Amino acid sequence: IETETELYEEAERFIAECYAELGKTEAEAVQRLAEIREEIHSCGAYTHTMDELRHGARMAWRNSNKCIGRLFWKSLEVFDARDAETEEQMAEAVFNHIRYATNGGKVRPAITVFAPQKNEQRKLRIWNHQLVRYAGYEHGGRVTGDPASVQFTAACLKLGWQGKGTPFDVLPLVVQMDGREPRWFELPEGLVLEVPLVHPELPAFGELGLRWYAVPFISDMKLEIGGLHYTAAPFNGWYMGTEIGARNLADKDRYNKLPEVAKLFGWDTTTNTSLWKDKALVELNVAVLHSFKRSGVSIVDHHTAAEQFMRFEEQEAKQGREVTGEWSWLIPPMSPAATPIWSRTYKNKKKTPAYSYQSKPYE
Ligand code: HEM
Ligand code: NRG
Repeated sequence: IETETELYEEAERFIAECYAELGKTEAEAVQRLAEIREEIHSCGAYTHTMDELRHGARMAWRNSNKCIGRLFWKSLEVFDARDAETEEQMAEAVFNHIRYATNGGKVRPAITVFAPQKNEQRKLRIWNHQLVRYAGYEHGGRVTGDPASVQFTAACLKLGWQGKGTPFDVLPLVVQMDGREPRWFELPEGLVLEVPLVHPELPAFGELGLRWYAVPFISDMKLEIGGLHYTAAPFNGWYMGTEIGARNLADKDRYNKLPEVAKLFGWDTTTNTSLWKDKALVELNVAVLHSFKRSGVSIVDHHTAAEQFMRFEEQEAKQGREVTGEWSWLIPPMSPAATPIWSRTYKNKKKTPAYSYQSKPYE
C-alpha cells in the first residue's frame, strides 16, 4: 500500500490518462487533481467518481495481457457497490451481478466494484476463484467433481457448508469483510444458468452426463486504479469454447474426459498414433459450442475470438496505443498455429489500471 505521496502520484497518472481518453479538458483534470490532493491530505485516501471507476475498470480490461477478448473492452458494464457494508449486502450485489450478466443466456460483460482496501485489516475479499464453480471432493486420493476446487471446497465444508457430492455441485459464495470470520451463502435457486452437453451427431454423448455453467465470473483478482486497490471486484465476459472443451473437461488434472469420449466414439486408445486424444478434443469442443448455441448461451469459438483480437489490435493502433500481451496465454489451447495470433509477437509489459493476482485467503 502506498504512502500519501505515492498515492497522489498514481492518481495523477491515472487522471491525466483517463480524462484525456474521456475527452475532458485539461482544466477539469487540474481541478479534479486539486480535489484529490485535498482528500488524500485529510483522509489518507480518495474516492473515484463514477466516470473514473467505469473507465478505470475498462482500461484494466484493455490492459489484460492474457485476455483474447479485449475487442469489447468499452462495453463493460460497471456496478458500483462501494457502499456495501455487510456480508448480506455484498452477497446481494453479487447475486444482482450474476442475474444481469447471465441475462437468460445473452451474456453481458460486467464488473461489480466493492470498497477499496484501506489497510491490512480493512479489506474485502471474495474467497471463490469464480462466483460459479463446481466443488471437488477428495477421498482416498480420488476426486469427485473439479479437482481445481479441492482446497476451496474443503474450506467451505469447514465453514459448515454441505455439498450433495455430485460431480457438478455449485459451490457457495464466500465473502469476508475487514478480517471478520468469512460468511457463506448458497447461490439462490434458479440464478445459475448451466448447459447440458450434447453432441450434434452422436446422441449417446449425452449419456456422459457432462455439463458446464454458462458464465465465467473471475472473483479473486484485484483491480488497481490510480493507486487504489479494489480487492473485491468480480468480473465476467462470456466463454471461449476451448476453455471448457480443451481444458476444464479435458485436462488430466481437471475432469479428464478424453478417454471416455474416445471410447464412446470407438477409437483405439491403446496407441498414440491413432491421435485419439486429438480427435476426442475436437469432438468435445464441437459438443461444447453446439450445446451452448442450442441452449441460447453466448460463447465464442477460438478462431472467431482470434479474429476479434486482430481487430482489437487494429483498433488500438488507430488510437496510437500499443497492444501488450502474453503470447503463451493468448494462443488458444487447440490448433493455436491455425490462428493469426500464432505468428505475432507481443511485449508483456504491465500497465495500470490492471487486474492482478492476490494471495488466497484460505489454505
Ligand atoms: C483471460 C477470453 C472478457 C479479463 C482470458 C482468457 C480467455 C479470455 C480465453 C484465458 C483464460 C485461461 O486460459 O484460463 C475472454 C472472452 C471474454 C472476456 C471471450 C468475453 C467478453 C473479459 C473481461 C475481463 C477480462 C470482461 C475483465 C473486465 C481477463 C483477465 C484474464 C483473462 C484479467 C487473465 C486471467 C488469469 O490470469 O487467470 N480471457 N475474456 N476478460 N481475461 Fe478475458
Ligand atoms: N479459463 C477459466 C476462465 C478464465 C477467464 N475467462 C474468460 N473470462 N472468458 C475457465 O473457467 O475456464 N471472462 O471474463 O469472460
